[in-house]
Amino acid sequence: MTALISVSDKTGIVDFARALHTQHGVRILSTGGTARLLAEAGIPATEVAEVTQFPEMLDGRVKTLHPKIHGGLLARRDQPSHMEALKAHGIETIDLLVVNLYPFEATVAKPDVTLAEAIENIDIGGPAMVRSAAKNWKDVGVVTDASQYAAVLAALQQGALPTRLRFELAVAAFNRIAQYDAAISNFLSALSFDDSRASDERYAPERSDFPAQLSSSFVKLQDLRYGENPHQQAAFYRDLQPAPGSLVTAEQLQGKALSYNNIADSDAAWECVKSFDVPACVIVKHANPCGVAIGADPLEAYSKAFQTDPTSAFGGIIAFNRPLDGRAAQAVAKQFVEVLMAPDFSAEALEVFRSKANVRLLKIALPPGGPRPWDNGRNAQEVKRVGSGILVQSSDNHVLKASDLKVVTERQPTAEQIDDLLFAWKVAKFVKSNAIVFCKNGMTMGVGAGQMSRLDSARIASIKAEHAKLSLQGTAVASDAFFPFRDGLDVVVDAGASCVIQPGGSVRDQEVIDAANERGVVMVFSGVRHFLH
Ligand code: 93A
Repeated sequence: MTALISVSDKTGIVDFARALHTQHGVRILSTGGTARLLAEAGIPATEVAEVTQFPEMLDGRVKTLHPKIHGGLLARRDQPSHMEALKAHGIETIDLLVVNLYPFEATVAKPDVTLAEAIENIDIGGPAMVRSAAKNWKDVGVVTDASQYAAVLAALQQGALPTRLRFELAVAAFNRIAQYDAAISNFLSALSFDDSRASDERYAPERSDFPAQLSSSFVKLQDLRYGENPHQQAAFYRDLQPAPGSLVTAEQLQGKALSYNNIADSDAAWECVKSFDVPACVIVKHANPCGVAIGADPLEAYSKAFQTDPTSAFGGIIAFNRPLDGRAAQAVAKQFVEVLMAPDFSAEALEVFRSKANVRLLKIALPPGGPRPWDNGRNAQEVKRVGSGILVQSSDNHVLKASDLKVVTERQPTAEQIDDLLFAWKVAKFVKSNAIVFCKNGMTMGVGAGQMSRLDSARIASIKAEHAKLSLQGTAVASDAFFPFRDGLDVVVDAGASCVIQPGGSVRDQEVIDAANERGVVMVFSGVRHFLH
């Protein structure tokens, strides 16, 4: 058996090559840098240049692009004419290809990368060999990532690589090539041409975050039983490189398979709960939070969140940003819950749900470093399908600090009011527009979501508080966008609000400020808007 090893990322390659050679008697062919490393480790390897009888040339741009290599990879072993051709040209078969590519993605991720550097890191020979081997998967195994070494060695231990593994490796190889080519195409498409620069720098990375062409690929996680409605088909895909702490990294510990709506709602709940750095609980129904609260522990946070709107919480998605303990689990188990999410579940919490086999438990690690203002663990860009096109935008990562608040009324906020206003603002960001959110003491008291009129959202929020028998006296209110007229403000003040946060920026700001002064309430401007559709 012959293996060709040519890797840029040399992680684990010495041990892998040693095992191939000593345990399985594999003959190793290799390119310059890889061959040198193997030689230093005392592993015999024949240089590709020796096989091709052609030196590596053009600074390594041409190393393996040779019929002696590609013939050995592409020949069908069951095709007599192929094998005769190999014989006629003195070409030997290659049975295992181990290649990882020039680090193009890592190179262009550097802030000061030049076009010349990026171009030099476009691998040509590597992908060509990977494609040859993957095309000929029935006869050749293709390894494109260090994470596959163990499985290959384990299979060789049993004899040869099984057909199924070779096929899976080939699929992974084509996925890797698609991802690599997408990275090249995205980088180059985003460069802008500047005539005023010196010729070498004309395409310097004065680039937009949004390339002229968008090539992107996703990996299927699972087929779903149906989509938003039972007559729609659906599947769930993840980014090739998911952001740490995002929903796709979840591990399902128990329960029925997640539905399309479960996944959408779980994402809304998880994104909201992980934006808090103190223990918090978020209950979501139909993509909107219907209860959000912070507390000393998960139990307190849940009890407060549930009180906001017990009717809507029925059959909701519940997310915690702290491990779920037995006490909180017992409280949650009293209600009908579809999905329960937390960074971890104690043994007692798991015990509580053991008898409720339908409840889906999702364990997701929080993003390392906690809620990070610059990305909140989200992928940098969001995509929305519109007809035959897509809209792409950077995600809404804005985090408001107390020092950003601009008090616009005669009345100044108290320290508690500032806490409530910031809490309400944080929640409003995750409520569909038009959003009006009443809060007090670290809990939502009334949520008005998804209305075409801000006034109706305000009315609905106070009706909901009434249904939940909560008093809105002395509450803080967040409005995700400015009040176009004073009427919205009057509705929330009539309901009992004593302070209001809104972006400001309306032509009638003064009318609304005057109204706040007249009603004797505090109003602060955030200077930012949080539309969410
Ligand atoms: O410059 S290339 O596009 N031309 C080639 O013929 C070629 N063959 C292998 N790059 C080529 N490779 C790549 O070299 C492999 O994909 C691998 O990433 C790298 C390993 O080089 P070395 O063994 O010299 O470190």
